[in-house]
Amino acid sequence: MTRKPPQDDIDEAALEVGRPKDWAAGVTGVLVSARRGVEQMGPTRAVRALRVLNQRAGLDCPGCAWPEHPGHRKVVEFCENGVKAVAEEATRRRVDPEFFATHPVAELAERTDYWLGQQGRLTHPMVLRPGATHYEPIAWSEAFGLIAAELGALTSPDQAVFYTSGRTSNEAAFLYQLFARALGTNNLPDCSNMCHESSGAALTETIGVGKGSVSVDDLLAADLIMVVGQNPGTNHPRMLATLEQAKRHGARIVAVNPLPEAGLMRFKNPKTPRGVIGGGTPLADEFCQIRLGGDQAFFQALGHLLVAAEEAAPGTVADRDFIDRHTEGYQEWAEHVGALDWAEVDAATGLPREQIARVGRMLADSRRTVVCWAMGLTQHKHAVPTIREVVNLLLVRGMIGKPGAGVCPVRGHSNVQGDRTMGIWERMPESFLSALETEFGIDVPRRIGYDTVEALRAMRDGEVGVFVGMGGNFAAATPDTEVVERALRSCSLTVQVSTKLNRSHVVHGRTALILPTLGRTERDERAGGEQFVTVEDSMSIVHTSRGTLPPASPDLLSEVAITCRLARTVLGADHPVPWEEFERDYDRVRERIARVVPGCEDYNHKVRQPDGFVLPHPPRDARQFPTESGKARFTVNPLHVPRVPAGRLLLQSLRSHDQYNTTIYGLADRYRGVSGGRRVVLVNPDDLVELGIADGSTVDLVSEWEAGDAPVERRAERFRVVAYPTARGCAATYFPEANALVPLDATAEVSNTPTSKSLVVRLEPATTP
Ligand SMILES: Nc1nc2c(c(=O)[nH]1)N[C@H]1C(S)=C(S)[C@@H](COP(=O)(O)OP(=O)(O)OC[C@H]3O[C@@H](n4cnc5c(=O)[nH]c(N)nc54)[C@H](O)[C@@H]3O)O[C@H]1N2
Ligand SMILES: Nc1nc2c(c(=O)[nH]1)N[C@H]1C(S)=C(S)[C@@H](COP(=O)(O)OP(=O)(O)OC[C@H]3O[C@@H](n4cnc5c(=O)[nH]c(N)nc54)[C@H](O)[C@@H]3O)O[C@H]1N2
Ligand SMILES: [Mo]
Repeated sequence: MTRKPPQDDIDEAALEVGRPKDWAAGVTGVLVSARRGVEQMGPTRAVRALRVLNQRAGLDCPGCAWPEHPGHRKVVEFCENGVKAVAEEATRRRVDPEFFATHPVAELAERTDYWLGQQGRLTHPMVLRPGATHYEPIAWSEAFGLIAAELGALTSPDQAVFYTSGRTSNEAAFLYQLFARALGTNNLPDCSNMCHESSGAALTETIGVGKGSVSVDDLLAADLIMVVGQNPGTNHPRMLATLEQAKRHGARIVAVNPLPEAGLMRFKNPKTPRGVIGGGTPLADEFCQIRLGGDQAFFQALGHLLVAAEEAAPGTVADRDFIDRHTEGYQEWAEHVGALDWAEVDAATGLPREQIARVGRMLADSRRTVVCWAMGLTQHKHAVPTIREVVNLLLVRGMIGKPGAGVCPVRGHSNVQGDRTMGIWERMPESFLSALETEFGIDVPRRIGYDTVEALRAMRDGEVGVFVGMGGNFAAATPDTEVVERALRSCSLTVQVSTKLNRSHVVHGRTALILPTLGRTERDERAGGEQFVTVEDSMSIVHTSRGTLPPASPDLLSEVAITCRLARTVLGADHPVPWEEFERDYDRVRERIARVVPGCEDYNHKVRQPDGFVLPHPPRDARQFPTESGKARFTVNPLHVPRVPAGRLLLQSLRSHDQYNTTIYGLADRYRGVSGGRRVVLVNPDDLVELGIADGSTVDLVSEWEAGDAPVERRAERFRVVAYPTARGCAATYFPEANALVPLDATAEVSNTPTSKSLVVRLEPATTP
């Protein structure tokens, strides 16, 4: 399978490569964000939107899920990339019916994701009828009727798939899953399946709760923070301010990454005078430049060192009291890591043993340790075992359920965690499903639904007729682009609830609908008055979000209204769920959330508290572990060492500094020194010498995958080779361009998350000029 670059991407001459930076944020960040804000929004809207960003009673930033520090909000509680996220949504550019009349779908399909996103906000519901060349306007009621007819034509509700991305509010998410389940299916795949599913799986098995156990205060109280497989300078910039503050309180920071990411090395806080002038704060005390997928070996080696130190001086390293009272499986784990093969650790990590020993001593000396991680850990074949090892390390030192210590999976989308809490999951527990039945007097199916990869397989195999996307960009975000495109085209109907134009609108079913929706920055006026919504951040804090801008168009509906009207049309006006009432007044939705979702009792009252409220987390709050045995579990995980045949590289796909997932803000990956284009592959200079490939040459990326007996190759054409200080044998390129290379069947054990951070590839001279 070969993927050619889109037409707009052929200006390879515009691509510029400079030196990577070793510091993040600072004045450039402020200038870039101010310029982007004004360019897209105009000065008045920019001030209006940004004044309330992440403020009490204000707007929750649609960027990342990093929390505000309750009680310590600053006047400027946002970052460069938060401004880009807001500017992208609050832009004055418009994609209206005239735009669609001018541009045939076939032409739009040739454009880059960047070009599509830059055209502006969607203003009107649009339909692409079977065989038509252009989208045309459609009335909302007709659009809902069309969906109802297509759903009605299915032989089973399981032939429909309801995807969700992580920007959807709690209210919309709750209603959306309710609609899917009332219809009769648990097919609720979401972006989380491709994101932190591995974290949720590993944490649920080991500590009984699939969420992080720390708060911002814990990070500030920690004396050791490990930041593993995460690039906070780009993806969670406000986290850098927390890390800087933690350092000032005396914390040491260990960064574990194949790339020397700017934000991990030094930070210039633009909100303090020191950050504006001068060299900024060095962040990482120890930078472990690990090989891709080497983390499990690294953590096992650290476990080995802790166990050895404990055996040499019993009672000095292991927290015996915690282990005896709250855990099980210590002995088996200690024996397993005791028998570690250091040669395997060398091969997997590429780290000097002396450095591993230093980090081991830091762990043994620490009184309060937090481990943070993101996609660098979750998107590997052995992601779940790797995260289990993080838990092992923390358990042996008693680092869960006390101030300044714990697990911190740093979430992606601003409400991805809340969507899960509200029931967006193909396998919600029985307790939730029966609570829905009791509350609404409906029948809810028990058959486990499709996750993202399974949904794709079912679509590919012709088992799905209707695809609905509540936000997101399914066509571009999912693995195996060629397969995905065929899968979407095989549907009889594809429906996208969206704010902006994207690839999923131009790769479509026989009939396609675009349902334009309000963004989070906008006022939401319903029959019952102005509404707000609620969201949950990465640290389980639930709070309100209220937009202030006038909607991008009078024809937009909120996600709640779209879901309620769709449900009423499909399920009938006499359905036991009061959809109309829910649309009118979101308090009525929250009353139901309060009765169905654990921890949300008295929801309407609690979310109206100035900083919202924190959801319960038994391990964090009381060292209670709701696993089957009631204990936290040490686990034994056979070591997985990534092996790469000679002449090949292990390739990761990651985010540039100028994108939000599939939304490309611009072409400047400032910290890595790449600008003007995105088709680059970063390779260690010594690997280039060994492979006989010149820096700056143009190559095709060919991924190799064993499918049954036959190897299958996937080719993405024309990438500029950039010599870059990445770990030996480990290359990097941008997502979503790289998705053409990710085999649908290459997924993590247990979590089924695509292995977007470890693809075996070879670089070949470009085949087409
Ligand atoms: N501005 C902006 N903010 C975002 C996003 C965005 O696209 N733009 N996306 C949001 C979303 S949905 C998410 S999930 C998060 C993503 O946040 P991140 O996880 O920070 O995103 P990635 O760019 O995928 O970066 C992965 C990092 O892990 C490292 N890494 C890769 N493989 C390995 C490995 O095997 N071991 C180790 N130790 N490190 C590894 C990479 O070098 C890179 O630094 O950000 C969220 N915030
Ligand atoms: N190769 C590779 N693939 C990956 C990853 C990777 O690192 N490498 N990362 C994975 C990860 S972590 C994630 S989270 C997924 C992301 O997958 P998705 O969440 O599906 O993708 P996004 O690009 O975030 O979706 C952007 C679109 O959402 C719509 N949108 C924005 N705001 C709103 C809103 O408020 N409401 C509605 N209804 N729509 C809105 C806009 O139309 C926009 O085009 O991708 C995954 N795919
Ligand atoms: Mo994500």
